Amino acid sequence: MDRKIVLITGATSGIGEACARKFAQGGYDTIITGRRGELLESLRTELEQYGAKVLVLPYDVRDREAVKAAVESIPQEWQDIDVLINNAGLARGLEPEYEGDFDDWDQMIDTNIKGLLNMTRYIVPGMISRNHGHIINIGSVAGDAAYAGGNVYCATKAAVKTISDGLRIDVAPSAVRVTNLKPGLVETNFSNVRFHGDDARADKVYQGIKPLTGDDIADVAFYAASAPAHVQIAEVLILATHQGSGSVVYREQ
Ligand code: NDP
Ligand code: 8X3
Repeated sequence: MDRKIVLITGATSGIGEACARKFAQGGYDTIITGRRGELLESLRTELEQYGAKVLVLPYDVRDREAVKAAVESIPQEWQDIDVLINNAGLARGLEPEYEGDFDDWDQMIDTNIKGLLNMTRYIVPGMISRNHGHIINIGSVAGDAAYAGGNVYCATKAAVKTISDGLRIDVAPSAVRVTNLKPGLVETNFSNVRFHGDDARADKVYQGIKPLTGDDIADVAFYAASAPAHVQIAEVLILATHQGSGSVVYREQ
């Protein structure tokens, strides 16, 4: 079997970590990235147990020079990346837009939009020159319509949709594929990060509903990557069964 390589941003937690596990179990050698190098090292140990080769690259996707240096440091035998999963991202705060925190806005825009673009700019040219590759961007139901307090986060995920659509058009002459996955409520560290470590508030987000897990999203990412070469899964909206939209959730009392 041909060697397959996936690069996943934000593999230290949640959806990215689940994708790393799924792709490693599915026969991919795995490049795992994120800011917390110690978590990447423990994930490496687990992934190697599935028989995967693992390359750990700790860096911040917001730091364009660090992204460039990390990509340039990839050894020759790892450079033919088949799948790039642009997953690193976060929400910060749930305040009304007119009361939003400037630092929170910067962090979301710099990570979810500019970080994703940094990765795309440095990895996709190799895919184009090999005429082979797949970019899976983690968007969100939040990008389909704003919800109360979602304002800037929702805007970043709307941007991920437009950036995915634009890239899909630009790579259409090649065999490169682009997928935008749009999850709804997934129980990860997402809400702890959004609420700046307020775990009690984070837990309430998932009360009264069985939320999705990172594994559920990893399954869809793996399915998209495994589709026949002529099939491009362009966009998928994945909701928990009792979630109707970004702002409608039925909760058992
Ligand atoms: P987690 O908080 O569990 O994971 C987020 C990951 O992103 C971590 O691995 C973190 O790694 C990484 N990350 C954050 N900032 C940076 C940065 N500047 N540079 C590099 N890596 C970074 O949340 P999720 O798994 O839920 O989130 C993953 C993606 O899924 C995000 O894009 C999110 O918007 C999206 N999403 C989440 C949903 C949910 O309900 N959970 C629903 C829809 C979309 P580290 O801290 O080590 O850098
Ligand atoms: C994460 C899902 O609905 O909390 O993008 O914004 S939501």
